[in-house]
Order: sequence, then structure tokens, then C-alpha cells
Amino acid sequence: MAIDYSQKIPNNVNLADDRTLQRALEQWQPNFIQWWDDVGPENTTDHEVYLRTATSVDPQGWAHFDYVKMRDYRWGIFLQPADAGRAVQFGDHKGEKAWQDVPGEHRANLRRIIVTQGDTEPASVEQQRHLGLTAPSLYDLRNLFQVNVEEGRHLWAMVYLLQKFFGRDGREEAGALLERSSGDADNPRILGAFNEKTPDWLAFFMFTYFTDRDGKFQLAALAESAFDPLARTTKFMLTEEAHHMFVGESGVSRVLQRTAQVMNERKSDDPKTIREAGAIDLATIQRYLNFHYSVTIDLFGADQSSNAATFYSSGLKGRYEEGKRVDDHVLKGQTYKVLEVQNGQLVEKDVPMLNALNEVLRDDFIKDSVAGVGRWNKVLEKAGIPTRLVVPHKAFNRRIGALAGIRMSPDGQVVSEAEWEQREAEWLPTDADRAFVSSLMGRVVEPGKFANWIAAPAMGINKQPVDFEYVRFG
Ligand code: BYC
Repeated sequence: MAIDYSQKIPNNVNLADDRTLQRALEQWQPNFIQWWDDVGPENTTDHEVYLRTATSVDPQGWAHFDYVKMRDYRWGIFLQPADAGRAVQFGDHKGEKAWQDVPGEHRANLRRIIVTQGDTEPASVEQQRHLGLTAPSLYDLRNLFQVNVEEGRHLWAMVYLLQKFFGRDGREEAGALLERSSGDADNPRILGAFNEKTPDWLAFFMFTYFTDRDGKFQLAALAESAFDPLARTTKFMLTEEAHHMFVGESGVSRVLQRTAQVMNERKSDDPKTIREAGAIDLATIQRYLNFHYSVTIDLFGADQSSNAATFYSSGLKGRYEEGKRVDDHVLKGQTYKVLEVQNGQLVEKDVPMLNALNEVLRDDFIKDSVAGVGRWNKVLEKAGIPTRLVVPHKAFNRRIGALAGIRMSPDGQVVSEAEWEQREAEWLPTDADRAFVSSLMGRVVEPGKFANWIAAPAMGINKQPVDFEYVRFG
């Protein structure tokens, strides 16, 4: 299913046949470009970046690689091909035909889900806007920009849904997506993690590993939606998301590889010695991991949520891989275990499964995250380093849900406020850690050269060599 690039807004949804929508999107387009110029990647107007662009939504060969100035990237609207016989797989409408339009009774909830999803996309671009100034190599710089333009496209995906299906309020919400701003005290982004800073490249790799993975799970849950246009657009977004998580996973692996090499050369595991050699010590990497993991698992919402139950039962949002689960896909009368603190101890309790669906998705995310951390540990193992990274306990450093505000060590012990204060600097990145990591961030722009704190990747992008000129500075 080829994408029509002859139009002002590339698309595979016959935009030319829908004049009202085309006009609305064409009015929004200059505001998007203005937003990109104002808060998108800093000082990059003349850069020519070796980017992939979607040419078709088929799994075979959707990507075309070429030098593009990011401002000229062909952001557009790409949906997975329709399946005429698709039926709703779960909830009260199970077995009915999937919806091509928004039923009036679900309008407000669907709009809210689409707005929340849409809000994260520009937020991440804003969070990452200064990173180009300190990229450890041209290869990494190109990957950052690839992630940024695709988050921009994901915003287009949600704006298409809002403008096509939600009339005037959809147009207003589309405008508001460009007005909220990450970290803004008066008009912040909707979800917590998207108001945090991504100040350095270790944070960027942790973000793309953990937080983009929230994207994977949320998009996969939305790809089950009874509202077919949402299902089709999120399916295509998932193919782009995979590369973002690769950037995070391989980025952290390369940091570990370099740290392990320095530890072996210096025959030391002392953070001070490793830092003096210009690499990032494992304790600091673990603290960054603790931070990004805990902030990201908050993104799944409260462990018990009547919203989550409504979203599921009404068919708006399914579970991860709904089709692979062997239960009734209605879930009434079933239970799920969630945690809470009683008398200073964490205890499990059974609650209605429908209300616990945020927790179900969080637990799926946790399993997937832990698997990748295992792959990071292989890097250490291979280098003969005995230290291992671990994900902290689910209740560590939480701000959302029943576990919010509980003082908990990463290994799952409830601690007093005094102990927390005493040990927080062991568990979460300190200002000094961040200042140290920042001090390593210099700009490396010679093809094939890498900053001292990170190893080169095993291979380049699109079979190009590692020393390919991935970005040309105009
Ligand atoms: N921060 O009943 P609850 C991605 C609010 S990432 C702040 O649990 P619900 C990407 C909540 O809004 C994927 N507030 O809420 C990654 C509610 O507020 P109100 C993004 C939060 O609705 C990297 C109240 O707390 N997609 O794509 O069940 C780069 C009660 O909570 C937070 C989605 O999230 C928070 N963390 O669950 C680029 C999918 N959590 O109404 C992109 C769409 C909750 O009381 N969103 N609150 O004022 C959803 O499905 C749901 O909105 C959530 C929240 C799962 C997020």
C-alpha cells in the first residue's frame, strides 16, 4: 500500500477526497512547523540527516533512506491497511464489527485517550531538543534525529484522528497539543515522565529504552481498539517505535561496554577511578536506571482505575497481545493481585481484574524491560565484570497509584523517612552525578569517531559503515 508523496501532506487515507479534513490539516501544518522551529532540535535548520522515510506501510521495505533537512521531512498520515472483516476482540462489544466511526457514548473517553497519547509525542521532542549539541558521534546524532522526526509523525497520527473524527473539539485539542510544553509550570504536558528533563545522553538512552517501551505497550493496547482507525494508525506507529527502543538498548549496551573496558584496563571498580578515566561508573548507571524505570512505570496509571475498566469494557483499549490470551476477553468476575502497604509491610491483595488493567499492562512492561536488562548484564558478564544491573522494586520511587509516596528501597524494603533521606543519593541520580555525566558530553562530529565514554556500535545504519557521514552540517 504505497504512500502518496505528491501531496502537500503525504498520506494513504485519500486525503484529497476529504476537503474539510484536508483544509483543517493544512491549517494545522504551519503551526506544527512553527512549533518544530521553536522547540524542536536546536540549531539544526541546515543539517542534512541520513533519515529513513516510510514509502509504504507494508512490512517489506517500508523504509527509504536519504539525506533530508529535518524541516523538510515528509510528515504524513499512514495507516495500516484495513481489514474489512475485523471484529472487536474484547469487552462488552466482543464479536461485533469494528467501528469505522466514534460512537457518541464513547466520544469523550476516546478523545481523552488520543489526546494523552498525542501529548507524549511532541513532549519527547521538547525534552530532547538540546541533545544534538553534545552528541557522542554522527551515528548517534542521526539516531536522535530519526527518533525526533518520527515522534513528530506520531503527533500527526493522533492529530489526524482528532481532526477527522472529533469535529471542532478535535481541532481545538490538535491546537492545544502544540501549546502545552514539557516542564512548563503553567501549561505542562499531561503525564509526569514527559515533564522531566532529558539532559544528557545517558538519560536519552534510558528514556528510549524504558519510556519508549511504555509507548510500545500503550500503542499495542490501542492497536486492539474497537475504533478501527485508532487500531490501524497505532499498528503502523509500532513499527517505528521498535527502532527507538533499539537506540536505547544498544546505547546503554555501548556505555556498559566502554565502562567495562576501562574497569579492566584500570583493574578497578572504584567509581572515582572510572570517572577519572572519563567513563561512567556502574553505580551511576544503576541510579539512572532506577530513576527512568520508576518514572516510566508511573505512566501506566493507578493500579486500580475505573477508567481502565471502562476503557476495556467499552472496547476502546485492549490488553497487550489480546489475541494471544486464553481467557474470555471480558474479564468480569476475575481478579488480579496488586500491592499495598499495611502496617509498614507490602502485601498483595486481590482486586477485580477489570479495575487492575493498568497494573496488568505495567506487569507486562516490567517483564519485557527485565529481559533487556538481562542483555545488558551479558555485556558485563562477557567482560568478566561481576556487577549486575537490576531493575528496582515496583514500589520504588512511585508517584502514581497506591504505592505513591511510600519510602521504599530499590530491593523492596519499606524504609523510614530518615533512612530514605540518608540513602537517596545511593539510589537515585544526584546533582553531582548529573553534573559529572554532563561534563563528559562533548560534541564529536568526525565520521567514525566516538566520545570516550561510549563504545562504537557493531554496525552502521542501513548497512552503511560505522564511519559513514550520517549528518552533513550545512
Ligand atoms: N502522570 O485512573 P488513572 C509514548 C492521572 S508513551 C500524571 O490511573 P487512567 C511515548 C490520570 O490522567 C505512551 N498524571 O488514569 C514514549 C487521571 O487524571 P484525572 C503514552 C497521571 O486514565 C516515548 C488520574 O491520574 N500513551 O507513546 O486509568 C516518547 C487517575 O489515574 C499519570 C498512553 O498513555 C501520570 N503518569 O490511566 C514518545 C495511552 N497517570 O482524570 C512517546 C493513553 C495517571 O483524575 N493513556 N495520571 O485528572 C491512557 O491509556 C491513560 O490515560 C493512562 C492513565 C494509562 C496514561
